[in-house]
Amino acid sequence: VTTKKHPNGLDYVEINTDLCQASIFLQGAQIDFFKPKDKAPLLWVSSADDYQPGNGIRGGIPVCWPWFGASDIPGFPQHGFARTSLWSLASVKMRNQVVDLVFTLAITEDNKQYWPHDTEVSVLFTLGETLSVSIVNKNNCDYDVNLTQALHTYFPIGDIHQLKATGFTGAKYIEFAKGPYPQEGDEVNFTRETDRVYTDLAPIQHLHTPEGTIEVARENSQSAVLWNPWIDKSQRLSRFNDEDYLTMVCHEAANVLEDQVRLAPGASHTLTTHIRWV
Ligand code: TA6
Repeated sequence: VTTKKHPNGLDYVEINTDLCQASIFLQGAQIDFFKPKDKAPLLWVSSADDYQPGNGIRGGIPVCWPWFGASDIPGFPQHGFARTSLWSLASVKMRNQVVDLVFTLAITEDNKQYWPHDTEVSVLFTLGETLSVSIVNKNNCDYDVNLTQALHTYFPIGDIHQLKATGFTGAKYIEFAKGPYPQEGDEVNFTRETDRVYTDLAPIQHLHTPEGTIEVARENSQSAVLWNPWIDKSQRLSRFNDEDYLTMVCHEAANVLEDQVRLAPGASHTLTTHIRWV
């Protein structure tokens, strides 16, 4: 585990073990690369992203916190301020060849405008043959605190026209501010812009790609977002090539809508996503 500096200035942690290779940026506590040994990378990043400080990296796992989507406060950034803030690496532990890292975000003068609450937030990574990422929230206020959040994971799926996403039976979803619609069947295929906020969603889905099947599991989350921008939206996205929609999908472990995090004084909550090649 070594700390390095990207040519464009962002600091990151590089992990290289017998089990995997990975890199995690201190800006946003954002992992942009995870490759299990002898397997393909499990995360996708746009080649259009040049890792400029101040932007979230277009790929990997952006941490959306303490709100998902647009803020109802004008001028507040989409998907919260965590992903463009500088986090600290609080601890690194090696258990045999598995690495545990903890990143923390201090609420300071320059970001408490967005979040004027006495809470603690950290992002935990467990890197081995599989990847687990958690957002841990603790409420130190003497009043209830509510937040929405997501681990906005970008997956490499080879060819969107061949992708089959399964495990959606019984869920309902809102899309383009309409719905909720009942999920028809267990499988989702992609033929147009897809931007679904699922609730009542089972904890495990599978992404069946030409390169193999990715399993995405969630803990303490009943909601997830399934997103592919397709052709038109791709052209409105920053740091995203016109062809990028063909090789990626986002499946985002979330706590949004009725699944938002409600923390009583002193309470904690941990959202976790587990990702692996099956
Ligand atoms: O998670 C889906 C979404 O909310 C889309 O609507 C799109 O805006 C995407 O997130 C990317 O947002 P970003 O702010 O990272 O460009």
